[in-house]
Amino acid sequence: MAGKVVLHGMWASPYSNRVELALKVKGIEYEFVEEDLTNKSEALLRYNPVHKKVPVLVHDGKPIAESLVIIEYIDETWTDGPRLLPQDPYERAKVRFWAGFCQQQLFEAIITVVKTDGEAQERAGKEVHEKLKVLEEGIEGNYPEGSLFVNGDSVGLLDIVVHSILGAHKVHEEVLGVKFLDPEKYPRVTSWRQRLLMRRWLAFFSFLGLGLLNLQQLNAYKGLLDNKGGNFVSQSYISCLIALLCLLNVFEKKANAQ
Ligand SMILES: N[C@@H](CCC(=O)N[C@@H](CS)C(=O)NCC(=O)O)C(=O)O
Repeated sequence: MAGKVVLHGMWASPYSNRVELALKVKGIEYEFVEEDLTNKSEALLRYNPVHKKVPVLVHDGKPIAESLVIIEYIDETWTDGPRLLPQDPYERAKVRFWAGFCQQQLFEAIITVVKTDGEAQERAGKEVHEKLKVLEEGIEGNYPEGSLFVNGDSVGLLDIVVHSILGAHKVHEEVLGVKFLDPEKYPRVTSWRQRLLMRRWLAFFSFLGLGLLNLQQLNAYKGLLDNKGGNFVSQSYISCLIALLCLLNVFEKKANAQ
């Protein structure tokens, strides 16, 4: 399926990153229009008059809004690349269910931790753990060991959503001093995330996520940090991470070559 593809997004938006990831995994060429969310373009307001948010994908002049809707559109329109949703209707329903759970429950709880302080933050932190426990049990019940990802051996919609939500967990842990992803408590979620990191585009977006994206987020957190005297993710930490991700890429390429 050809046609002009334009993505209105914002480099630090996890929703926008999510759609970019889907486009990369599918191998679709696209033009990226960086939006200034403090001064939205006339095009963005026209394309997404209901929510006025990024991302918006414009395919041959037709706008599609909402990240999960866009990813499904991409999958149904470009059918020759790797599929992002399973063919089987029941498996597809499960992916939609868990993607919705991660988006509405887990992500919301994480955002509350980031936005709040004191007791409210503590409560939200507990909620994140409750949601991670549900996800852990969900993976155990629905996706037994054996395949690399929940979508078989290729990266799919649920992997992309989980990655966009948990990709920044290291920074959240550093900045907020809260540990979410404990491999002893959530072995399946942790190893799933590790496997996702081995994939080239996911590693790339982690680099964005953990490096650049979160430098910006860190600026946003700065007030929080100043108030709390919390620790800052140092430049060396980010450099090490970039080096590690590059190494992961080399390993992935080697594994693919064998
Ligand atoms: N449910 C939407 C959420 C998109 C969203 O919240 N986008 C944010 C950027 S991360 C935005 O455009 N915010 C601008 C605003 O709220 O005015 C999706 O999945 O695409």
